[in-house]
Amino acid sequence: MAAHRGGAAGAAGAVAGRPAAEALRTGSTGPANASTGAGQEPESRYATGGFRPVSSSPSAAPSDSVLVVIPTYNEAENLPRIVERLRAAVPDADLLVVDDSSPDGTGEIADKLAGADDAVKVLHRAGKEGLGRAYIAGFRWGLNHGYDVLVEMDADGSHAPEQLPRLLGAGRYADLVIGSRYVPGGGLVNWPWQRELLSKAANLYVRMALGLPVRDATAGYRAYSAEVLRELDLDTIESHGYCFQVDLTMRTIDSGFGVTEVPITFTEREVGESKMSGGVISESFTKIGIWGVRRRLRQLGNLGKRAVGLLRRRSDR
Ligand SMILES: Nc1nc2c(ncn2[C@@H]2O[C@H](COP(=O)(O)OP(=O)(O)O)[C@@H](O)[C@H]2O)c(=O)[nH]1
Ligand SMILES: [Mg+2]
Repeated sequence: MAAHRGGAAGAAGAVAGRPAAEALRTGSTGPANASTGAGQEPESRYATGGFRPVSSSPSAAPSDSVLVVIPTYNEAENLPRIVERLRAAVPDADLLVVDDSSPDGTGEIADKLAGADDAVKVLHRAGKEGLGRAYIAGFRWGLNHGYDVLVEMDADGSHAPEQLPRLLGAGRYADLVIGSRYVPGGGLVNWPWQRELLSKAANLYVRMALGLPVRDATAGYRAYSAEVLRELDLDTIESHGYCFQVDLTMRTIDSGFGVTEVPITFTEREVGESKMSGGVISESFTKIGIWGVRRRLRQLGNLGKRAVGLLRRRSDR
């Protein structure tokens, strides 16, 4: 993946000898809706400048090292299956299981898988601290070990490893690729209507409160370039649950990085239980509301500053 920021910072984006692509900067140009089939260029409604593919290869640049971070809590039955599917679908990627001392023995299963395959790594954490904390620990590990691309993927089979090449391919054009359920071509399989309603309402709330130009800001299937995660101050991220995804999307966009969405099919887990809870929902609701107020105040402040600057320039003439 390459950094696609405008301005001076964009120059830092050349990865592994490839020139940084210029465009795909998220801006005010409309809703995020880049529908990308495998090997196709993302149709970019983000593009604000020249659009220059950096490679004609349909997949991620071969020189990019990819780490797939898989957080687990009580996924004993699902973990071996997802690891097998991922190793078959993207053999070059390493994967890091981040287990929060699952009582069902998922951590031990992860250790066994790691013992049999060098590409599988395990991070054991002392107790359940939520999805956000697990990802941050995984990202830190990945950055410290020099990976170029860090992928978020659930352990329960909802995020099909077979669709990962499509996300990685779109990484040639953006610094954050979101596997989106709500762009054309994306979809849901077997999700209870209550969850679908909650997810769509959450995304509407995010768009209204934060004005993010993204259809699926709560999506948990994503690929980040290491540049983005190095730049975002991971220490200051407080979100524990699912608003972690919104938090990171907002920070990525606000830092001027390029974001794109590619369609994925999200399939409800067949085995094990969801960890979604009332606490997770209320954390998201409250935090997103607070961020929304702060953003609006900041925008008002910026408008005020611009108006004062304009008046000063006029009076100087
Ligand atoms: N390490 C860790 N993983 C978690 C935690 N909560 C959820 N997960 C994992 O995050 C992924 C998504 O969680 P899931 O319960 O399926 O959420 P849902 O798909 O929104 O219902 C799964 O792989 C879970 O095992 C946590 O507190 N710690
Ligand atoms: Mg799930």
